[in-house]
Amino acid sequence: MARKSRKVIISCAITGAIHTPTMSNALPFTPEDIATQSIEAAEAGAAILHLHARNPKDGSVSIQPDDFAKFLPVVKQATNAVVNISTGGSLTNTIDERIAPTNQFSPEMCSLNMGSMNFSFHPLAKRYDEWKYDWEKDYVEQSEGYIFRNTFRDIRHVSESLSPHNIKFEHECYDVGHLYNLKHCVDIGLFKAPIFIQFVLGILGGIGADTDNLVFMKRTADKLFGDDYKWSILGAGGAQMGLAATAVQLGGNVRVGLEDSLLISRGQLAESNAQQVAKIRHLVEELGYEVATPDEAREILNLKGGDKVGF
Ligand code: KMH
Ligand code: ZN
Repeated sequence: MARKSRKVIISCAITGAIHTPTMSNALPFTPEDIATQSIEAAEAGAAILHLHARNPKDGSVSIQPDDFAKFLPVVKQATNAVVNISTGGSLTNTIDERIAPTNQFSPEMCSLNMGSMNFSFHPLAKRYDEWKYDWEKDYVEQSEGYIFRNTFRDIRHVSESLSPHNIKFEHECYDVGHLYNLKHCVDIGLFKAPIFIQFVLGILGGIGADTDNLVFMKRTADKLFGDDYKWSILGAGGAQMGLAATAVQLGGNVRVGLEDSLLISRGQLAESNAQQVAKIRHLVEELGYEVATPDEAREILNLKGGDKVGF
């Protein structure tokens, strides 16, 4: 009898807070486009949609719950995908502002960044002579001086404030030290197994995007968490697809999406989030694995269920 193949969870991060409208016409920022691209990504095979909001007028990053309210119900009506709301915010927000949309909408999942760090994309500013909107150049350049604050107290505050909602965290770990931060938090009882770790490779300020580092992150997580964790990989920029394919073979899950990379292949812009999902789905299946449905992802990650969200 044929052995059952492992199910791989595909997350898709639809728009994020790094890229700006000048960088790609495909980057969605109106609520209609965020909803449409989310639905298409789910149809292409994404079980989890990692969502940020944008200002519909100029594409700048928004953490206003009102801007999330414009697309969350549309996505929920049209798909069974798991909604994961970002708590990353943008360059200037407090931790309470960053968790406000999650607190209001009580999704099944939300991100939780596991350490303070430089988090910069200022080198991107040099690539463009003209910008579609006034805010973009300054925003990208200002990231050179940005400290992404996620102290232990912030992390505890997020965990305690959101605990009534029974939300599963996507623990974003940008370096090996973040895994040790997470271990400390698990040891003091902040998070329940299975924890879900997103290895984030290739952000300027974090660990670089290569296979050695992925193996090092995984080996460290194995040592710290044993069987009590599930993991996924997010490779920034051109590293996205290659690292994802490697991660699948190492037993991991994958995240793609225009938040993390605007490319579909070397030097070529992606047309949409769904195009990236379709590509990784093809690679996953060619490697002999199956893609998890949203309900299978719910079971693997022990999520509360799509009927228990607040939108
Ligand atoms: N933009 C990614 C590198 C968050 O939303 O909390 C990390 C991220 C952070 O997804
Ligand atoms: Zn994000």
